[in-house]
Amino acid sequence: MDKYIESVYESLVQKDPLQKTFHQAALEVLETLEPAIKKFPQYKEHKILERIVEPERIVQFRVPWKDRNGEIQINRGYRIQYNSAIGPYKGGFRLHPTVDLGVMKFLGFEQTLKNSLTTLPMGGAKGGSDFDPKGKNDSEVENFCHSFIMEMYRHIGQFTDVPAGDIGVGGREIGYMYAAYRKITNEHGSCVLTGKGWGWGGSLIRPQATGYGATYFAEEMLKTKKDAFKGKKVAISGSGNVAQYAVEKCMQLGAKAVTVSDSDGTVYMPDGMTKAQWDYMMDLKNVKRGRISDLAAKFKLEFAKGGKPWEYKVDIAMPCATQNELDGKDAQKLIDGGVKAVSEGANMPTTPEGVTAFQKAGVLFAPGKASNAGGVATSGLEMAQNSQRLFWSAEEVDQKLHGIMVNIHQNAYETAKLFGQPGNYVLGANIAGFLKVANAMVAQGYLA
Ligand code: NDP
Ligand code: 2IT
Repeated sequence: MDKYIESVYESLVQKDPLQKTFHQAALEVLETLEPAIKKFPQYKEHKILERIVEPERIVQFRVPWKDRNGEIQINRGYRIQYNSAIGPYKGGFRLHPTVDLGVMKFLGFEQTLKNSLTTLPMGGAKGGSDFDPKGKNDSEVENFCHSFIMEMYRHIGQFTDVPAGDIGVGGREIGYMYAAYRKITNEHGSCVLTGKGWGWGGSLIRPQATGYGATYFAEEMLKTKKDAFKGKKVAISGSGNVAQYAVEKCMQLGAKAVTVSDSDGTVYMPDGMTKAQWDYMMDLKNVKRGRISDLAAKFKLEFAKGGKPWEYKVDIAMPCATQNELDGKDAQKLIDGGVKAVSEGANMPTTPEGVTAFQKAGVLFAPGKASNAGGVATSGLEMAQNSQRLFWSAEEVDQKLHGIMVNIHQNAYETAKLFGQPGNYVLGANIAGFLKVANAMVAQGYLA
């Protein structure tokens, strides 16, 4: 690695030695930026690398709430406002027990480059809490969301910072948070959160957008090899928002979604998920909030307890659950099974060893910041509709989403070629996302 880039990386590790997931995300980006730093010396002169790895602002706070027994519980809340050079801070809230400062920083850093790739004017942020929604009833989740927004409201706003969902935050949670925001501020600040419901400021297709977008991106990669989804077997991990709509789009494109999973294990469907099974999963996960093993039990399907979706012979893999869920060994199994393309629906689901294995084997590999950008891009379209006080049809939003994904693919593909590594979507996406943010920071001077 270039000495300058290495020194930036070493310094961030030294400052926060425990933030391992953040180190991983930062290194994955920094090591691919070398050709851009060499070509454009102004970035080094303006200390852009030192600046982009450091968040503009970190907010951490106490979230007290009462459980069903009236007992007081305390969680930690966060908002990392990473970079606002190209637009207001934008990015989701995650509610999961593994949330800590390092995880929030990794996600905020990724979000900054991802949002730049969408072509829309959005800076990068992430937030959330170590609150675990599993096993909590609706009232407990509602109490938590109200308490969370009681502090968060002062840090967000349509021109400041616009949060949305992520793991553990979907339509239900955004509804509770939006109510708290309205009551505290006495404003229908409809641009302040995205992922709202239809009829109160939400955009059609926002729920579908991340899963659809990751599938559109995979379709574009396949096209470069004159290939298509029809008849392909696809391994999908997770069974939450992103996975659900990746499955649906695969079915629409004539492919077979052969797995879904959750943290308990994997359901295998050799002939592909059927519409009846998908409908059952949607109710199970979004209404009953049950476990994916119920799907296997109901339809007499194979359930691998503790197993991952990467055990099976497939053409395409779409990791849509969480970070580091697909490691070097998993990648090797997929390669041995003949996998042709990997499109990340989750953020950083593939470990560095996994990424290297795919790239060495010539597998088309799309990094999450490019392939899962359809979610935040459609959040941007929700903001545009809110600002206009208008609503667009599902067809119109889907068409715009599709156009954005085609554009991100083209940009990552062309940038990789331009910087001497054709086919390297990781390098292409990192450099393309970086250049826009870096140029904005140079133009705005040292304060940016
Ligand atoms: P959901 O909460 O809807 O679903 C998450 C799914 O992943 C569940 O099936 C969950 O299983 C599984 N999962 C979560 N954590 C773990 C873990 N530690 N080990 C194994 N399985 C796990 O979240 P989303 O679908 O919204 O998010 C999935 C991924 O996509 C995340 O990486 C997120 O950052 C990313 N993403 C989301 C976007 C969005 O618009 N929602 C946009 C772009 C990226 P279980 O229920 O057992 O925990
Ligand atoms: O990781 C992501 O891009 C998201 N969770 C979506 C963020 C958003 O603001 O829609």
